[in-house]
Amino acid sequence: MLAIWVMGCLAAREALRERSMAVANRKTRPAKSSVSAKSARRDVAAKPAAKPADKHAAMRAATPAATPAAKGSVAPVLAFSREQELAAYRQMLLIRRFEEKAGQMYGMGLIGGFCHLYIGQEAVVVGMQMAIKAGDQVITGYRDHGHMLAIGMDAKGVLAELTGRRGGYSKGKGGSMHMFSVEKGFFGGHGIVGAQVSLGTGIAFANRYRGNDNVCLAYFGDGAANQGQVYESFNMAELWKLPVVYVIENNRYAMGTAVTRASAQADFSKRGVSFNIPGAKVDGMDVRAVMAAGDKAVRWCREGNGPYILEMMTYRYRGHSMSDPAKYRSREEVEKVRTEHDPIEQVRARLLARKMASEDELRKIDGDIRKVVNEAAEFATDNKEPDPSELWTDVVR
Ligand SMILES: Cc1ncc(C[n+]2csc(CCOP(=O)(O)OP(=O)(O)O)c2C)c(N)n1
Ligand SMILES: [Mg+2]
Repeated sequence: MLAIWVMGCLAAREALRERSMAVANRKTRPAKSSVSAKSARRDVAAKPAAKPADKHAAMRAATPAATPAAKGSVAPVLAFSREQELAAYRQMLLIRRFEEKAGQMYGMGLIGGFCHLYIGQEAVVVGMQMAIKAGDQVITGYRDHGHMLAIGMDAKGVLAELTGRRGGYSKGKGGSMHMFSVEKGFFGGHGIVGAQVSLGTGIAFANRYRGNDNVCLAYFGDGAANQGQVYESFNMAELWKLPVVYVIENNRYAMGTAVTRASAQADFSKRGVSFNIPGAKVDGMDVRAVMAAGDKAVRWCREGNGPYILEMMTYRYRGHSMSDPAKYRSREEVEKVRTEHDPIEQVRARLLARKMASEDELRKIDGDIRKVVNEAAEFATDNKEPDPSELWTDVVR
């Protein structure tokens, strides 16, 4: 009972906080980008540090990107094979369609509580997933549906958790922010901003302690990157050479606050400098750049060199959560990213331009994915709610 009451209070406090942030931001002008498009330099490819002296060369060369696209990117972009392009296209489209469906179902009142959509950021998880192997682990915050789908968790189980049904990954008792799969190596789903960074560092510690070669990917946002526990984790991770890639998803806003209003150092790839952790800034809208950077970082960790930081320059198209009207940015800003940098459209255009796939083939993929998502939605609607007696199970006392 007490646990439920505490959770209720936390949720109410967060909702209040969200509302007051939205109001506060309505009163302020949207902050300007810290670097003009003109001054953003083309950066050189980052080299994995062989000698400590070279370790931060790539970071020194990097400047914050004026847009989430390639301007501040230091990670090389490798050409994908037809199979890789198609696999990336399929996975990103699955996440996009799933999130659109979740948005619709939320609007229909089928999903309650908090729901943070990942639309626009798909290339980050899909590219990183292409860089890891079975046994590696993933942990993230509350914007977690894409991470679960990318790691291979079932769309039905994820959507049924969102609608609070017994077939959901947490038996309908966790909701959007609290899902796990030991089988797939997914460790949540955390509503406390920054908590996943320390927990992910702990998972990496367990890998080292057990002597396996697994690597943990700990995802967190630009807002979470200003949390104190992040730096305690960085210190321990480098000190003990823990195999963890810190993937900072810089989508330019933390709730309604622009990065430049909240961060004294807005180049997050440099956040590891004082801990000797190498870092790279990556075009998080280009799945090829993400995979190339991910591959380098994961290899660095697997070889026992300690942690690595990847700053993914990305963008969320929807509000912070379903209750956010996103008044702190202009419609034009969102539209510009959508039309010029959309991660899925980029792959689609390449596939067609290089004649790697025909319109018909892509239409078939789109149809297959719609079917998967529609079936998941049906399951999440028809599946039963948990029995009231379930209130007393799975509770840590
Ligand atoms: C410890 C803690 N502080 C504050 C909050 C409220 N809160 C929820 S999300 C959020 C913003 C985080 O933004 P960011 O890390 O950039 O992630 P994004 O939502 O952009 O993916 C805040 C402040 C919280 N959930 N936990
Ligand atoms: Mg953010």
